[in-house]
Amino acid sequence: GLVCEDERTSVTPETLKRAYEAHLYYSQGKTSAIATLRDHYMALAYMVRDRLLQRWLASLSTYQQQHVKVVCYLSAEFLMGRHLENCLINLHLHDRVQQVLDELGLDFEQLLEKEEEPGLGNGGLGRLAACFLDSMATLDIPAVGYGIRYEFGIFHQELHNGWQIEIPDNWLRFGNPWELERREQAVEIKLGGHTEAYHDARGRYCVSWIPDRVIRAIPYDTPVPGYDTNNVSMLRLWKAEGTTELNLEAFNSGNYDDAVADKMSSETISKVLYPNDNTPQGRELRLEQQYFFVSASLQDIIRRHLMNHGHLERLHEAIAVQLNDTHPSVAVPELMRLLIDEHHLTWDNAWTITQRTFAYTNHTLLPEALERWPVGMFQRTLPRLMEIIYEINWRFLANVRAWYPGDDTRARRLSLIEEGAEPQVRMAHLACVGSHAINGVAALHTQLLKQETLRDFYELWPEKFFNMTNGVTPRRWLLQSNPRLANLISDRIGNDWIHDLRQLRRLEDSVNDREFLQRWAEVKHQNKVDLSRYIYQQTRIEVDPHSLFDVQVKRIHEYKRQLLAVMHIVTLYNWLKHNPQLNLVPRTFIFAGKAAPGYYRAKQIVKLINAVGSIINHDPDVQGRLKVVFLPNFNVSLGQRIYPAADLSEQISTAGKEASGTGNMKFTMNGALTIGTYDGANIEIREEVGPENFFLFGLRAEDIARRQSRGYRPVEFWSSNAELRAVLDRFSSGHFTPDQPNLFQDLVSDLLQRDEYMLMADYQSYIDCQREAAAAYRDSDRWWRMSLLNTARSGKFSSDRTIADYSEQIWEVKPVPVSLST
Ligand code: DL6
Repeated sequence: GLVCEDERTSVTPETLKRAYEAHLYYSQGKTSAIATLRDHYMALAYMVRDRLLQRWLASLSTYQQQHVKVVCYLSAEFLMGRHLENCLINLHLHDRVQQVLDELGLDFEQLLEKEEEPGLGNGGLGRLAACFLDSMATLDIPAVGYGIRYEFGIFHQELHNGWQIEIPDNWLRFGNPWELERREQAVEIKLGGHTEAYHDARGRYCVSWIPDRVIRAIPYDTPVPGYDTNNVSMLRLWKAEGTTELNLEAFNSGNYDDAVADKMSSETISKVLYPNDNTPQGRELRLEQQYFFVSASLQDIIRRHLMNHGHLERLHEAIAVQLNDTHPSVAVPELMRLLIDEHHLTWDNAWTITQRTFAYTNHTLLPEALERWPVGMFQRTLPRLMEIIYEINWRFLANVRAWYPGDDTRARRLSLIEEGAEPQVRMAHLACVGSHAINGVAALHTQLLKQETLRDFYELWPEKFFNMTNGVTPRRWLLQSNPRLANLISDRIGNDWIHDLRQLRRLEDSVNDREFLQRWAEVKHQNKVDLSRYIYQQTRIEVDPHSLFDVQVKRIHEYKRQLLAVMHIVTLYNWLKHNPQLNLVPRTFIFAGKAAPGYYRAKQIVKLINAVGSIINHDPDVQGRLKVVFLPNFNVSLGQRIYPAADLSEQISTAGKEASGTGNMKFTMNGALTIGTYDGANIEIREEVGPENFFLFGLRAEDIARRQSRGYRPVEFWSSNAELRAVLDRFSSGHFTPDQPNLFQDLVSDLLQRDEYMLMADYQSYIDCQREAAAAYRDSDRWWRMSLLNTARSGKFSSDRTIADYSEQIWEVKPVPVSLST
């Protein structure tokens, strides 16, 4: 059986201590006299991993024995955050291990900080995948996350003179104790070359793909434990390797470079994560990455399925494959290829299985963010897949023409291929045609998909469309990151909320309990004190924890409008310069976020924030009432410090541009109030917490569309609004960059002439709303009641709810409890 209570599974304090010491000695090869902090961290990680393995193996064998349906979540990004503390929490070992370390004289916090964060994602999309793995494991949904084991994750951000500098993220440098290499399960991936048709022995027409390169994909598995359950899910990431280790001929003739050239060039495929959020980079290497992990994952799925079932006829009954955006959408023609070319199914059979297997999540409405690949490049890289795409398209358009006779423009709009000087493959169309379900990630987003971005597909197949509002895991984003608040909540309502977040509603009974509200406020204050200390360590800026912490942390992007937040700061600054006696609510503005390295305007905004800070933070007229801080290198770990300490959450994207947002949910859960536009999941947050507990401003998506169609003239706002003029003057006059007075002139002229994201139109509404937020903060009784109600009503935004919805409506999978004593 699976029960083996021993040195590697037992969790008594004595065994934990012995196991830890054994790993230090036998895995790290150190005595405690010479061990470094990293050695201690590694020993601890191995000790925890041992305890995960038993559950993991039990989960795998349970699924295999019971022939359960498994969810395969295909994603180019998994932004997991650090593992150690999360595993300890999910296994209920946190306090016990902390105590063991205390007794050994080791600093627990310091060891946790030794873990390199696996930053294998850009932002919301990758972090959502990580929250989903946590929720699937917690809900006992059998699941595998498939992705790429990038050797370099998202770059480290440093600031030099206020400008972003990118440093490579060599996260595997010291080894990764959480993964297991599974060399025996490697698969081969074809690239390039050409195809040849032939007739097989039974006279059937067949195609074979003769590649000019073959790459090997090696799987690395990381266990992902659920909270308070034996179930452990798996994250399987693929590393690329050459198939020829060494070209002997070249080696023997002394050409050492040539001898290893194949190995080196093959490995570039999993070398680095493209650091773009919401903007695809149409590079050949990126297409190769996508195909690489998709083909490896599908081959893996098929191999396992054949082992269990012996045939592929009902593959879709055993697995559900979710496509996280279009990055893995080559899966549609690749599964067709595998079923037809390698496993000899008929086209019709293969197509039925393919459509029933896949479901597609769209994460963006920005037209420039929709992936398109030049047909020429596709043909060169994946010749057999291009043929299959043409065939899918030919059959699809024949149907379209039958359904809409004579409507050629519609057929052209729906086609998988966009015609033009350089024809392109539309990956979103491929995903829609090849899937049985298509979903948006918040109510407004889904509505806009149906009305605009995917309208023709919605008219064809309304029954394929679903809304799945995003969520975040309350384990990492409340229990782990905000232990003070978690304890206060559990003191009051018990701890069922950890796996049933709607239970937080019971906090509403305490909304008039003054003593409780005081404790609530005190928790926030302590969290702000902690963050202030961290800010000082990182930036040497002193901030007042009694001031209102006004926070905007997310990728830097024009549509997210960090610039609008700066315009508000400069407005307050101008008021103070005009009247230094003004009675203003003191505020600390905290920004963090990375800009894509090639996105100049975003980098210029980072510089602007820092420039504004460098002047305002030292201006004697301000008297410390305003502070502007940019914390470098925003990542999951930094988020865990920031969300618990925020008073006000800035969610100020141009309406209709932010698909959902998930940071907005983390703030709400942690008792911050939101100032936000009518966009993405903000709308649903406001609906849940009540309009009286949310600061709403700005134009709505339909207003924006109407104004833009009528011809938008931002300069009119400049003419009619003196305060707005004064703000823009500060930028263009070089007030914040005296040594480079022209630095922001282009930014200002863009606002006056184009203003694509309508900052000018929303400026006054934002300023007025900020005034209301300040007034609410002054009335502290009211503020803390609102804060409590935000947390109490955040239950909908647990990713457990999202995963339960996907499981029921799209995947048709059921929980499978795992027992350790079968
Ligand atoms: O769905 C997760 C996340 C949303 O919360 C954000 O609103 C959205 O911007 C983000 N989308 C992307 C799209 N990237 N691509 N491709 O990151 O998804």
